[in-house]
Amino acid sequence: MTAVDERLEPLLEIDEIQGNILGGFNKDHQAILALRFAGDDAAIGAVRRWLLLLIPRITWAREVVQYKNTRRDVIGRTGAEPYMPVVWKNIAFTHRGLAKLTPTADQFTDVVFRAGLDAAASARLGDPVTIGKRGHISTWVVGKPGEEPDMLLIIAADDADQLAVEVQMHMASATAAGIVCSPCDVGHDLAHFTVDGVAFPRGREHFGFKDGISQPGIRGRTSADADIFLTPRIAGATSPDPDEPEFAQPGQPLICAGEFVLGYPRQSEASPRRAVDPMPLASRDGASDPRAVAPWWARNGSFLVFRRLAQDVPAFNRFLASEAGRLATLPDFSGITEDALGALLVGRWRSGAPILRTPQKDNPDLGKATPANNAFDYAQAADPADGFGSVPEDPLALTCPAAAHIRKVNPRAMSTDLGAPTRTLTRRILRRGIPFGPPLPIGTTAEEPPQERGLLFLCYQASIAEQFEFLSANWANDTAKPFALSPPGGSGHDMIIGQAGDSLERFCLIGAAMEPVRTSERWVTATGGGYFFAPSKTALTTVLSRDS
Ligand code: N7H
Repeated sequence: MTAVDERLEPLLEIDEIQGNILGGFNKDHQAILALRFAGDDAAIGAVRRWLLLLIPRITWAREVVQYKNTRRDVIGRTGAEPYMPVVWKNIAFTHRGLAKLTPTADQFTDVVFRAGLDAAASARLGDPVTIGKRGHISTWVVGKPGEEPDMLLIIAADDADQLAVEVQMHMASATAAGIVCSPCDVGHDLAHFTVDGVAFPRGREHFGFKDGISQPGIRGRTSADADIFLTPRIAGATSPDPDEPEFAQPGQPLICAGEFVLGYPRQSEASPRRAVDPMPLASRDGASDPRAVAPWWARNGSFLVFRRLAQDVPAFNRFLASEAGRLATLPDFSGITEDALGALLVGRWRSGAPILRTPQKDNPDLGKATPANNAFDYAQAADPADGFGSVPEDPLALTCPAAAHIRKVNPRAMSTDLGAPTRTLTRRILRRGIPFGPPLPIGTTAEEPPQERGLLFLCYQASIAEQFEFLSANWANDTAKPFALSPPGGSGHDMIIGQAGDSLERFCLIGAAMEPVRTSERWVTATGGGYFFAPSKTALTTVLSRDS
């Protein structure tokens, strides 16, 4: 057994941490129930009793990790995808909800979490600011002022019917405990829908792009053994240079667990292979500690963002069609297709193939191939020897636009407005979203009557302000960031999620010619959400479900 750096690779308490945080449920069907507790003491007593019954049904990281290991083993042995149906549940509370359950919720000092996803936060995220405008918080389906949830219940399953039964059961038991349930949102892998007689491709979101490819690698072990890591590691993925990040696999840098779960060492911003102290938590015996940012029981918990994002698929496709038509008349873009323009806006082709590895046309084999489909960064050329050729460098964003969605929210090894690339490691998030609503045929430009569809976006992190809000407000919405080499007018908005308040005007520069493409439509609109905290087993059993 080799020696292990306990600070960099701590033993993760996987019986304490909720399973969707570290493992990721990643199920075909997932329901999100937003719940509100009535305020008085008698009602909170009923909520606590209801919680006591719910806690044994919560899925912890150990179960998810073991399930994934088994599944990987079976695939390795048989080459076939095993059917191992389960139903998994996780919960999270807003600060409002926690404060109803314990006075120690007051020890959370983070003002962004305490205020929650209110009108000010929505405005910071670039949502419309005029009351009544589509996307304004007053129009939301979940979380509008006066209807903010106290708690989120996430139920994930392999089988849609089983999920429906569980949702009914939990809504009935919550209602019986005096808890108010918002209409439940249920997301599905779009492969469960038939479009024009064929199944929609698996793992895609509504614009037709493959999602769920790039996630940060999380440092830490799941066993006392020195080399049983949470994130499986491919030998040879890492350069021996200690100033470079270590990679679990190509394109997946390892980041300290404290960036995602409270109580563990955080990532050094100075050195990719160093950990710094965890966020200080209050002591359990109540001794005062002015540095503490959260109660003692926040250990093994994580902050969760929920954004219910509606997608206007026909409008997105109409833009691709009309703008590709215009561009095709320019010498630098002759022959450009709608698909190619979409790939420039996202940074990947619809198949998932990164444009940096295949700039001229889609390569569905590359889109499917893990980890080759994530083996690239923009700063330096590489030859991952994975059968898909070498990867060019693109420091000037001539191939992958600086404002392409995946480059905006993860500039990888590029320096940014923050400074050295290591600083990007502290801005990563664990995405756990799923699409909702029926898909349209890929490329469709009209729909009658229009139906609602989109993404139930979820992400976990140690700081909502420094991670999710930072990525959205400081990078996706800001035309001049994070690309340090942007021209004076900026490289543009993230055209997928970038927003500018009431203004619908957005642009981004594409190609070596840095041609601006512009829209005055919003393709992704917030229709709900909230900021939550997903507590540990100890927090739930010894604090939140007990009388204070
Ligand atoms: Fe994004 N899309 O279809 O265009 N996203 N996203 N996202 N997103 C990613 O790499 C999409 C949203 C991130 O490490 C892919 O897994 C859509 C929000 C991050 O290279 C695709 C919506 C935020 C990554 C999409 C949406 C992010 C990422 C490529 C809304 C946070 C990883 C697949 C409806 C602020 C980047 C993949 C990396 C990838 C799309 C929302 C963040 C296809 C349609 C709100 C960090």
